[in-house]
Amino acid sequence: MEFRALWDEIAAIGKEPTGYLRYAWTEPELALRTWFRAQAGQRDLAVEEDGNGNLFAWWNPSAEPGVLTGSHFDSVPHGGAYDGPLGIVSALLAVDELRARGVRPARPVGVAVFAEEEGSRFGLACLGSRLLTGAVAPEAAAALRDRDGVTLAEAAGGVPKGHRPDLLARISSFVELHIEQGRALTVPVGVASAIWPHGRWRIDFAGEGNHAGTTLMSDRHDPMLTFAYTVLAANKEARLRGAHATIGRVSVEPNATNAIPARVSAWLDARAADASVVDDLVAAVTARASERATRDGTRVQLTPESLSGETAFDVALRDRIAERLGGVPVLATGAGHDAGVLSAHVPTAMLFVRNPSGVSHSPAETASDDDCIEGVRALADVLEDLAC
Ligand code: HGY
Ligand code: MN
Ligand code: MN
Repeated sequence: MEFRALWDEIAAIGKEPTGYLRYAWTEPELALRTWFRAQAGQRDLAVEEDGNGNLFAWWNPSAEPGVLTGSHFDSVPHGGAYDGPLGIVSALLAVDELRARGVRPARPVGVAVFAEEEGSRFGLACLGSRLLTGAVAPEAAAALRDRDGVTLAEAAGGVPKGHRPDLLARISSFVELHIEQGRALTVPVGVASAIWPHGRWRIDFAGEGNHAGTTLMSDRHDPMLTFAYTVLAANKEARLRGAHATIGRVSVEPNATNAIPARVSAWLDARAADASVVDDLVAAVTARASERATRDGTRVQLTPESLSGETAFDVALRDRIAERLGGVPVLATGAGHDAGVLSAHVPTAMLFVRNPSGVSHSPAETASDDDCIEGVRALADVLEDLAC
């Protein structure tokens, strides 16, 4: 199996000195799609688009529902190489592996490329799979804007088609292979049990822009203070609940060295094993922020941007796969995936490939070739089991 050779074909696409920039419908991600189409063509896979930016390459398409695998190409800003693309490259190699074994599947085997899984450009995670499953309306998606004000409709060349029950009906099961994004997996391959409920909230802090040098400290209504307090409160409230809270993105207006800001916008990423804990955490952060806003004479508003409920993967499929792979570990994850969206519509499972450092959403993300090859073999075993 030529994992390293195939991996190296895409390694430079979208790679910057500070990590990968592969935003949906931008030149690097479009180049990856072109590469994928060529790879599918070399394997006589029939490629189709679903009108939502998602690609599906089918081996022996027929009226019979097929086993789908695949993942996403898009990255977080300055992300790592493996989050997403590993699932697609592994799927192509798993098809090669099945053919090398002489396997002739009784049902179609498909490889999917889902659009905008990270939500890095338009703010809604798993946008392509949410459109496919009807979880977001095409018109609402079309109006989403990126940081340059470009709408999804402009970027994608039109309003997405939206819900495709006809396509979902052609999927008998979906299995996504993904690099593990924590340190819990200590053997090459594992199986997912669940995805934590999680969400993203935009927090807008409004104050009074003014001169940094002439405005008395007692006269200020500085939203930066309310923001700073909220960051520390989110950290504390999460730790109190065994939850995860992150504020990793912020924008300041006018963002001047010698002016008190007028506005600060920040994004809260909140996650926990239980949805009620996420709700309680966000309520606590909102309360702390509001208390501080009263003291600062500022205003604060939280707006939900991307919400993902808990995913409990299909138990029968999970156990069948874990057994087929010889009893590999079964573990939950705090990371969202398209498999989480699909799981409400078709029997869905995930395979994880060991991440030795656990680091992800960072250019430091790595996986060993040996573990990736183990992942391909495991995916081939699972596809053979489900498609034959
Ligand atoms: O944010 C996530 O959990 C995923 O990487 N989209
Ligand atoms: Mn990710
Ligand atoms: Mn991912």
